[in-house]
Amino acid sequence: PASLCGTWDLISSANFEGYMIALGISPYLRKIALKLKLRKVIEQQGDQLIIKTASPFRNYTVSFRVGQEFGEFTQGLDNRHVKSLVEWEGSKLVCEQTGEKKNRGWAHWIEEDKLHLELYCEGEVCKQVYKKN
Ligand code: RET
Repeated sequence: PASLCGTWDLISSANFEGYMIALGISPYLRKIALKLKLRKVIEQQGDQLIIKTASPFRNYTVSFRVGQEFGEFTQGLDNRHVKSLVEWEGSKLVCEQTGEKKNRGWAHWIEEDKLHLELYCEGEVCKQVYKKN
């Protein structure tokens, strides 16, 4: 599949609010998060992928090996511990985050030179699109 690596800037976001509500993020933090100019920096080091979600307010970084379950602490987000497993499903990089919240995870993929991201939690789906910086 097309490489996800690079620096990507948010150009559209739908239902980020619904996703954050499903995670139990406070109204105060949701208001801040909705206004952020988010950037994704995706790097590959050997068989490790590093995905950094960057903003002037807060950064969130996760690194993992595809196909290998890992413990993830969603620090600064909803501060939960989940078991995450990332796998390629066709051209989509898909993560399942098992824990207190049902149906939680995300998918990243490239379509027409854009990075597409779906974030989901308990039936809420947030759809974001990023363009290459
Ligand atoms: C911010 C700001 C504080 C509040 C929330 C945030 C959301 C971050 C998200 C990150 C997703 C990261 C993924 C990484 C994949 O490897 C921006 C930190 C709620 C939703 C999918």
